[in-house]
Amino acid sequence: MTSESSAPLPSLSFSRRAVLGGALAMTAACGTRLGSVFTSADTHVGTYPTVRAVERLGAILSERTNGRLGVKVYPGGQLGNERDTLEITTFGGLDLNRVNLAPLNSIEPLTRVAALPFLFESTEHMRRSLDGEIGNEILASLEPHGLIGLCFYDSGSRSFYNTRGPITKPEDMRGLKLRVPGSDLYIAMVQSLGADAVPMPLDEVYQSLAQGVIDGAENNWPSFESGKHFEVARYYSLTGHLLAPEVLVMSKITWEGLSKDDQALVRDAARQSVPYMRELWDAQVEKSKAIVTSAGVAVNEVDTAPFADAMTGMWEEFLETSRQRDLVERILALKSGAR
Ligand code: GTR
Repeated sequence: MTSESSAPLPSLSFSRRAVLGGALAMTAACGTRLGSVFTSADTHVGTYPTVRAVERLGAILSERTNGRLGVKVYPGGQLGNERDTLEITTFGGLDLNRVNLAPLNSIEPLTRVAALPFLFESTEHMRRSLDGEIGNEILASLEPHGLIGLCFYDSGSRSFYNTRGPITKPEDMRGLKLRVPGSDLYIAMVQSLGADAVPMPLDEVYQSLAQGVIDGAENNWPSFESGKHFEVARYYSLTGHLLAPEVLVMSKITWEGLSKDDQALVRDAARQSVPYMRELWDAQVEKSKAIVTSAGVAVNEVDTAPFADAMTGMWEEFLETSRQRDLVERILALKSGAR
């Protein structure tokens, strides 16, 4: 928590971020927090649905405590990439953090379950699975790692985009250099299609596409659009291979400094921010689609069956425990045809 400064931080170099992280952490560790505004990081721009949802959570907290609690979100990756900010969060330098599941995959194996390609058949299936007990179990698995999982947010479905040409079959991906987030699972996923996986933080993707360091990447409509990747990668092929959600976490150090009542308030405000986020998300997807298509990007539908065949072969490799397999079975049992 910090004192109430609403001035946005300037964009930071890596070393300045590290210093900032250290300073924030020392403030937390020394117990010298001056106010009651939770700091939160997000890699996306200020108008992105995840940023606005966490701001809504702050507004709910503020309203319910007469301004005693609130949230200040630092958007646009100002505080660093997701891997770095997660580390800062675990040692209490940040109170909240909205990240994708990808950087958590190497920290907690249960998070890999919801990041398996072609696991969810639809957004409804993903929501149905994660809104209940299954989602709660995955969120709770973060606690031993110093993180309190508060809620999942939508992240739509991820598809491949590139600078070379439309992808219609896995063979089209052979030899393409494709950026992935830093997660073994994502690396394996892209390699299973015969492409070269290049792990890299999100904020380096635009430049790397423009300079030809990579040929493409994969992401949802809003990230493809808001990161301006579509200006360089002119082919978007709707493989829809992943519906892995976003997750909002609180530092366990911050959490343990809260009263039981405030913990309950934070959980409830997070829960309430989810339907708000989904509303924003659905609208943002449509807006981003319109921007990308009117900019002349070639968008093609894909027969996903051969992609699913190639990509689900790697599930076994990442399902090492009976707990993971149990969650997968329960998720599959919630498919519309299975009920
Ligand atoms: C976005 C997600 C970000 C980040 C990004 C990425 O869809 O919202 O949190 O994980 O993808 O590919 O790095």
